[in-house]
Amino acid sequence: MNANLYALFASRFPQDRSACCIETHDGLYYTWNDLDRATAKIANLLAGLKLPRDARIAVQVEKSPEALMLYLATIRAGYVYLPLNTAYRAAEIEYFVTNAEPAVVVCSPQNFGWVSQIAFKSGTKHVFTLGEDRQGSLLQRAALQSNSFDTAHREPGELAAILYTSGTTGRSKGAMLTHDNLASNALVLQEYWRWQPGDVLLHALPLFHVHGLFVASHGALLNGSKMIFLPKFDAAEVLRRLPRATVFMGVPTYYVRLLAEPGFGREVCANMRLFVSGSAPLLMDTFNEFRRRTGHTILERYGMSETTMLVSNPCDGERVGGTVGLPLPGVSVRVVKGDGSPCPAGEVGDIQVKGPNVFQGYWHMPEKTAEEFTADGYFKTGDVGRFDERGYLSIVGRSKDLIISGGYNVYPKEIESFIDELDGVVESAVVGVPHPDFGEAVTAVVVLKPDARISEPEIVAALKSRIANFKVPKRVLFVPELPRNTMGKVQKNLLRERLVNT
Ligand code: MCA
Ligand code: AMP
Repeated sequence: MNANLYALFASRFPQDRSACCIETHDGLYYTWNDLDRATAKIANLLAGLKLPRDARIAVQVEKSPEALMLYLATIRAGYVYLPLNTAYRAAEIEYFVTNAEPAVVVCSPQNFGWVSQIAFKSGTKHVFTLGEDRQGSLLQRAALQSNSFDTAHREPGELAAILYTSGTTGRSKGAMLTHDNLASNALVLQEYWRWQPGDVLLHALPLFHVHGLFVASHGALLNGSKMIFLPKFDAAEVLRRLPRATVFMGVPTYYVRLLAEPGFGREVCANMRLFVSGSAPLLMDTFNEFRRRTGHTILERYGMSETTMLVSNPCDGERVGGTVGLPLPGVSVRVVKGDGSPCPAGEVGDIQVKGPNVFQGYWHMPEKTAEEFTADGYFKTGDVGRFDERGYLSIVGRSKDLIISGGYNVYPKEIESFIDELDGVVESAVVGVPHPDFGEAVTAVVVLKPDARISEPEIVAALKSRIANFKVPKRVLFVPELPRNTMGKVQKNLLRERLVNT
């Protein structure tokens, strides 16, 4: 049997291939036939490049149906998809390209100059462009290809994607996900979330992270469901489209912003079946207010790039606010003490997971991979939580130093290293403080040299030119010194407390 994930999707396409598969915000309709032919053409283009079996295809493009097709074509041709956030700047792209050594890079036409320079310098042979309105060399070249393609044969354990994720120390690590990791998770979620005939997904998430690329798209593809594609989340646009949708997925910021829309309520949600939230903690206030305004109970679930989805509130059973639900069928989740022994219900400990969804390790980092697994094969999530008596999991914190802002992960150490390089800075500490829209706001606390003149706007401007904009601190505060414990470690909890109270 061919374990290629694309083969699984293709086996679930609806019988009527002339039905709509993707509808865009500006009124274009793509049928299932279009999806099949376009992915065949792109797969033929990639296959014609005679790439090695595990070739990585790194992609930094704006969201569009063609961007999704490029992902599917990569899988179909048997190569490894490597999505990159469109906010990443040169230093970030250089790191990913150098680390992953992709055979092919696809970027937006307007970024071709700098991206191709980085790519060619690191040994990439092919750089194509793809714009949000179908312009660019990728589709020009693919247009000349045949529109049929025999999906490449892949074993369950062969790589389908690499997702870069922040870690506790050091630079980003590439989480290696196999065809089976992705297929098993998609199949479990289809059943667990009761995808049904007639479902229509309103897709507003970006296509470069697990949530939008896998959880949302895979669900619709596996169910043969139409997707209404928005180029990005925009609360007013979502409101306009909701009456024709049945399923919506988002990070908590989306729900906060929807609730801020005066026209949002039961009427626009009348056709809806399911609202899913994840990637960051959903506040009880949002959960309750959403239920009050719409009559719908948001289903919160918990996932990671390394594991895709591992725990979810049920579709049919009770969805408990403030919890992320129950371990998914076939996934083993445990909460353990420092010595590795299991915590009884109600006690807080480290969350660990094992199952067909768990990744194969970090790309080219065998030592880091070994560190993150226990002797009995559980992956250490770096999240801290507790099970209740009924088996619902609550996440109460993170042992990893990570900020989640609007669903994007920000790794404090990376931001600190950029700030520390600036003239006049002695040292810095970056923390997340509660923020009404983004959940947490990246905040920098900086110690300057006595004669330094650098100001908050100057630090912000310097960072904006170097790193993705969502990582740039919303506030920069100056202090004479950072609070440290007796071991000399910066006391970030103390800083956070002080910042909340200022
Ligand atoms: C944009 N900005 C942000 C963020 N996004 N600041 C902090 N955090 C953010 N997430 C800033 C920009 O830097 C810019 O600032 C200003 O907001 C406007 O930018 P724009 O792009 O127009 O913002 P937006 O369209 O309002 O975007 C906010 C957003 C977006 C819609 C919440 O960030 C988003 O779609 N987030 C979802 C992320 C996601 O998909 N996460 C899933 C990861 P300035 O003007 O100063 O430059 S997958 C995952 O975590 C796991 C596996 C899981 O469980 O799902
Ligand atoms: P990433 O590395 O981008 O895949 O982000 C994964 C991290 O997001 C997890 O380790 C959690 O810390 C966090 N996360 C995802 N879903 C939730 C959720 N529902 N509640 C709290 N944190 C979450």
